[in-house]
Amino acid sequence: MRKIRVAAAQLGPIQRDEKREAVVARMIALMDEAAREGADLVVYPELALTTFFPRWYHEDRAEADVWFERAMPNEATAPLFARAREHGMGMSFGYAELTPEGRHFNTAILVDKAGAIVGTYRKIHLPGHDEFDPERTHQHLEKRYFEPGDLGFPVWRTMGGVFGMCICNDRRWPETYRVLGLQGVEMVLLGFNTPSVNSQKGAEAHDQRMFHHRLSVQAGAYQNSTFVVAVAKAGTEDGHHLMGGTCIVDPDGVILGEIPHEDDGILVRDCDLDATRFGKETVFDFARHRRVEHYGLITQRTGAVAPE
Ligand code: CDV
Repeated sequence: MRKIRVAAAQLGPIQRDEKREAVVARMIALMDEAAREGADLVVYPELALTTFFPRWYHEDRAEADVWFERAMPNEATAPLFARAREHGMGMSFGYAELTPEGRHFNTAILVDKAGAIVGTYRKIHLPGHDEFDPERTHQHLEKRYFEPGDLGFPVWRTMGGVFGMCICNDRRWPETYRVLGLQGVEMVLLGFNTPSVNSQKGAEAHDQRMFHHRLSVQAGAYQNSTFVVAVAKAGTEDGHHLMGGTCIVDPDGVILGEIPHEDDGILVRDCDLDATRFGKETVFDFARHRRVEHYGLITQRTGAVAPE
């Protein structure tokens, strides 16, 4: 038994003018609650420190730099790191990263129980568009403000297990989980901001959005025999609604628990990382059952090409 008690720390909405310090105070309150419940690890959403700014169009790209962090930790987040160290708790959260070379990424970090950043992941599957689109009900300008991640999908051995990260839209792509699975991942940490309306499909039902979310994380967990901790930023930000759906999924693809509301809150579950062994050694024993000689197209071709 290799038990890790994980807290999925959902954030309710963050308004456009809400300061990072106020958000960090909310994150610390959730961390304290997780500590009272004995959590080893707390996981926060994608772009946890600000509103989901890719919905706002800045004609001058540089103006959007106000949403980015030039260092991590920094003045605003130092108290979060300090509190995590005090509790001896690992953590993961997402933020917009501006590197010293001037590159922009949608990033998540993994911090160990001693407060050291042991893992960095930069979002690879960036959804949306890069120019203002008057046809959409709302903008989703991730392709304008970020470049695709350049670090691949690494895993890290820490806190007694093998951990990987991905961010929001990455969860819809089987390649994400499989690349992590091929490195023996036992727990995938995943933050998201998912608008409850599809900007190009009119009123796609909220239930359908939630169905696709659950389908993606449950399939990724089952097919790679890994836990998945999926954490939302939810609720209405400046008139734009983000769905909830924070959940923890086990290596059989079963949802162990889900947060039923759209406010700040935690979901705590004990996860036995040894429970990932059965699937990895039977149905999804990759070494015995995968047939890579037939998978070439996956890396040779990007878009689908149907026969004439
Ligand atoms: N932040 C995201 O990546 N959101 C996407 C939306 C645009 C579909 C998602 O996959 O949830």
